[in-house]
Amino acid sequence: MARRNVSAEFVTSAVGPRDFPTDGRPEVALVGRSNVGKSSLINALVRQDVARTSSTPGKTRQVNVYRVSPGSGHPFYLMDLPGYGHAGGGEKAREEFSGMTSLYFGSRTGSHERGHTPSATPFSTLHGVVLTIDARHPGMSSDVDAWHWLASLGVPYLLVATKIDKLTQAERARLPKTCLEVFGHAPLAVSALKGVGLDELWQQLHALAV
Ligand SMILES: Nc1nc2c(ncn2[C@@H]2O[C@H](COP(=O)(O)OP(=O)(O)OP(=O)(O)O)[C@@H](O)[C@H]2O)c(=O)[nH]1
Ligand SMILES: [Mg+2]
Repeated sequence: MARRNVSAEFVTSAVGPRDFPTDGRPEVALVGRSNVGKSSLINALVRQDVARTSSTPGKTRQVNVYRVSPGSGHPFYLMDLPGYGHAGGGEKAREEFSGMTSLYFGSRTGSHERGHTPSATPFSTLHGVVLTIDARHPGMSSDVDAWHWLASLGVPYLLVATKIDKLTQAERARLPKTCLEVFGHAPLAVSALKGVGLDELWQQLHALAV
């Protein structure tokens, strides 16, 4: 499915479970540290400025919902989750980040119900999760924790390294090996700024969403 035909629209900034989509369409969630470039990646992927980006880390506290239409084929949702790991927002902000993230995953995996271990049911609208890491800092403990947690969810997930335009050639060459050691996976390396890796990311997202 070619990326050139993609369009997207902002749906809502979800502040609670009742704002999450209810029409049963597939959802793919983006998670990662604050400021890693999640919103920039959404804009670059869909070639539109639909997602708000900021130079102030830790701004996104809601789950921003985007409806993506792949040209032909069915629309799906990209769920831009609050970034984790930023200390600057204060204790309250940190609670809000993890609050909305766990509300979202809880509502999609049944883990909010008593006695349930988190795992997506075959009927869940959550089709996949993309973990974004900063290519300059592979192996940060919060990212490794998030990766292991995702593995326990029972939902397909991808590792994406952002901002590779900031790496030297030598650093780029080392990145797969470092990530293999830390995550057991080589990442898909992308740059929203330079448009690197976006077609491949789109193919993988679309494969998750169908
Ligand atoms: N050089 C470079 N900078 C980028 C790239 N992607 C994002 N940035 C910059 O990184 C900063 C954060 O980008 P955002 O897309 O807002 O990051 P985010 O992960 O959505 O941040 P939160 O919403 O706070 O969690 C901005 O200043 C972007 O311009 C990239 O591919 N290359
Ligand atoms: Mg953002």
